[in-house]
Amino acid sequence: MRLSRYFLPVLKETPSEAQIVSHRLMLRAGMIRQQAAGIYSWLPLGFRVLKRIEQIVHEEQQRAGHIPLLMPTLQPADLWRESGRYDDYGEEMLRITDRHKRDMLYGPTNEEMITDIFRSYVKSYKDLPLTLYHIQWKFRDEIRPRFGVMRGREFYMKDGYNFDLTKEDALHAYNRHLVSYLRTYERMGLQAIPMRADSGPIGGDDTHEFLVLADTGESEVFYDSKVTDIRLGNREIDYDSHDQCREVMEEFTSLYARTDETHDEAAFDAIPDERRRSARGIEVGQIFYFGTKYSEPMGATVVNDQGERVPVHMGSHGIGVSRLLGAIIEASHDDKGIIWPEGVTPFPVGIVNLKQGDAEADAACENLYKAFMAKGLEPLYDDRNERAGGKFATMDLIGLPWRITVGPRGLKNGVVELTSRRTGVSEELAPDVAVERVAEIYANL
Ligand code: 5CA
Repeated sequence: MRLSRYFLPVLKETPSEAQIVSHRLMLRAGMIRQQAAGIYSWLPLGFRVLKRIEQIVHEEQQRAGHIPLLMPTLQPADLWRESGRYDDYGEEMLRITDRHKRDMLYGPTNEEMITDIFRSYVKSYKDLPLTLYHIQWKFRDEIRPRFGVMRGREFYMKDGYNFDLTKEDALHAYNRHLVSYLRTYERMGLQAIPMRADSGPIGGDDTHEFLVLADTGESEVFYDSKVTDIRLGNREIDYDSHDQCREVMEEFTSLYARTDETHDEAAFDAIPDERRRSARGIEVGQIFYFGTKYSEPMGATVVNDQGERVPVHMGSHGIGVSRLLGAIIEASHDDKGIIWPEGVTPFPVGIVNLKQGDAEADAACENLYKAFMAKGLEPLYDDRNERAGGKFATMDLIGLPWRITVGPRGLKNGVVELTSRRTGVSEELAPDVAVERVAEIYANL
């Protein structure tokens, strides 16, 4: 993408309405625009990151054997009357009446609808286990939408639902989701710690939230600092293996880590002093096991191998896809702007031409551009007629992890400059070596 032809409305001024750094930076970097309280347009740069995050979520869900589908944003109220949640959900639910005076709602979550799909088609235990998920816009009429995409009213969520014959199988689905979520967040350059939480309006007893530690987080959390040393890394996990998934779940959840809703002072005090932490965190996901809470009232049953009709055991599992942009920025920025982890960056590399119009510099940039495209990496090329300082400031603000600077002086010596946004360290390299270096980094992700 050539910046001269792109739509990147960066702001010079710091917007006064934004209270936290991720919101400020998303507005300044021209990623989002507020259209109403808690409702945003995703401008091209923000949209690219949203799609990168969505892609990682899809890949990791499907790696775990979960099947994508797409349900609508608008739902008939009658489904929610069946589960009893139409009245329970309260003012957070946006209720709509259509021209035929039918009650509708903008879905805050999809337990009822997925249960309806399941009961319409699946009749036998032989079709289990089954996990269906989608990534779709949700609406919750939050009383205090704030912090940009962090607490929106309209927000993008991955929600998945498992259907199993027994509680044991459903707990495997729970553990499998926990493992797949850990991998998902690590690919985004994030550490998200599973913490025992409260299930709220979704219901059930077993639930973990995934928290990214950040001072601006809305949740109060308590944990043993040893949990922050655990990483999933590149372990090979067999998602069908109950034992393997349970072992990972136990490894990540045995140490004390809880949100304030389930905090237990006595257990917390038992942690050695030097490891006892209380902090704030951003909730980027939550998994639930709730047994037959929806399948029973809604008649989602299968015939088991004894010929008996039994309600299926279910859980639901959510990732805050749009909130993740805020969480990643909170965890990865400096005073100049965003620092995208390679896994989610809107463009893998930026090219800055220090002397636009200089035949040699222009040609070198065009060659770099083509070389990156040939490797499947689309650069953002700042080909505007601007001062170098302004170009650097824009690149730093939008946070591409790698920048190649091209100028007549370097070209005389046959080199360009490759700079890491994270460390600020620059290296002079021949252009083809710089391309190889960057390509290698992305190939190894
Ligand atoms: N049905 C279940 C699991 S699919 C569910 O809705 N879970 S949830 O309520 O915990 O939401 C899942 C994730 O969506 C949360 O962990 C959070 O990351 C994100 N989320 C929830 N509310 C908002 C909001 N108002 N703005 C942005 N993201 C949100």
